[in-house]
Amino acid sequence: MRIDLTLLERRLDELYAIGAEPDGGAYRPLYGEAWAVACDRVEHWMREAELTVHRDAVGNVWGRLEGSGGGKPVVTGSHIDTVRRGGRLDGALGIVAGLGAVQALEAAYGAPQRPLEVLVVCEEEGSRFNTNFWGSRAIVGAIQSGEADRWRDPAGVTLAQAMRERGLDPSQIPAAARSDLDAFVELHIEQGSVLESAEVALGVVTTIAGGVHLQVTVSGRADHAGTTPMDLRLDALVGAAAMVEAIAHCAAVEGRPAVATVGKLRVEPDQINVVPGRVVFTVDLRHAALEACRNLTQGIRGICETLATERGLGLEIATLHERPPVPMHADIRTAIEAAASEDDVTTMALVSGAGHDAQILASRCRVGMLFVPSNDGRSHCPEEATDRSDLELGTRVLARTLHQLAY
Ligand code: HGY
Ligand code: MN
Ligand code: MN
Repeated sequence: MRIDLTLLERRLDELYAIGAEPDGGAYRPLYGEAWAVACDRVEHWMREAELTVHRDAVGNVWGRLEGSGGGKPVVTGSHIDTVRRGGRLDGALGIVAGLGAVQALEAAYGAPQRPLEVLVVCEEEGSRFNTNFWGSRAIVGAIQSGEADRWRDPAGVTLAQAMRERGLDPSQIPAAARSDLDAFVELHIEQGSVLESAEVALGVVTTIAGGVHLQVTVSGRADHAGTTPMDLRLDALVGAAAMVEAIAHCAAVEGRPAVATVGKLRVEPDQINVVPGRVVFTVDLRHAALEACRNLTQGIRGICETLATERGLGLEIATLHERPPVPMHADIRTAIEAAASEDDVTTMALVSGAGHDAQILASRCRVGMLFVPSNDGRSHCPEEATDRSDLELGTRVLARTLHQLAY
């Protein structure tokens, strides 16, 4: 079986050019122009590979290779959207390697027993709307009624309007649900430095860490910057800054693998000569153990409340979502290990600190993930990179895993 690494790299480069940003990286927000061009490009590759292509009600793209024996499909793929100034591999690798693996399998062994499907998940990152896993949640039927009308992007466009602009009908979202999937296997970059530090080329994910997203609103009083004495201010930004520092401290004290990140912060009225009256910021916190995740959340809520009370500031903390840790299925881990041993590849079991579509699809089918190393542990930035030899090896072991499951 031959993995066409030149084709794989060319496709990665083509996708990376779609949504390229002037100061590096790519940005393909859900239902945006770059997102649409990228989905069309992958559909074109799928049709070139003579897969049957289907687009579901939320814009996920499915490429299917029929199996001689029918049955539930084995699926591989990943997400097409990116973070702002995203890297070349996050999501894209899983799509391109999944398609390349299916093509390599068909060339070497002909039609599989079970159908094989390559999945382009429409959205995973939560870059445009304050919700994420839109594509995989639609597949498992977990999008709440009316939810598309509730989420707005920074320009005030609802997710439902964005769908309509792409010719999708929000009332049809339930039609995207699938209950016929046997397994989902995703190749992804590790996005950290565990594999690189251990000098191991392939990771087999044991658990995807749990995570909580909070939105914190700190309310003070807007005042004139020139006439309001320091001791009479209710400065929302100074209060928020103390909270940001305390949140990072909470996670540091908890110790690895606990992490907490304030990635977005908005100041109002955001004017050089006005004391900030209100600040809204987000918290992304993660831990591999559910109890620890909940304790960390409670600790962060408590320190923000204490700091707000001490400073006479208002405080509101909304939970945007809470996702428990999700274990990978033993069958799929075994299939990945067996596939790796066919090539005498040394593997390493590890927890994924990053979230992935597999953690959502796990409610509907057996799931598993393979990781390849990230150079310098970097991701979610233009510096994201993985050695060619690791890309080839990851794709090869992915193909052999699909062979284990579908042939
Ligand atoms: O945030 C994450 O862990 C993933 O990259 N969406
Ligand atoms: Mn990501
Ligand atoms: Mn990803």
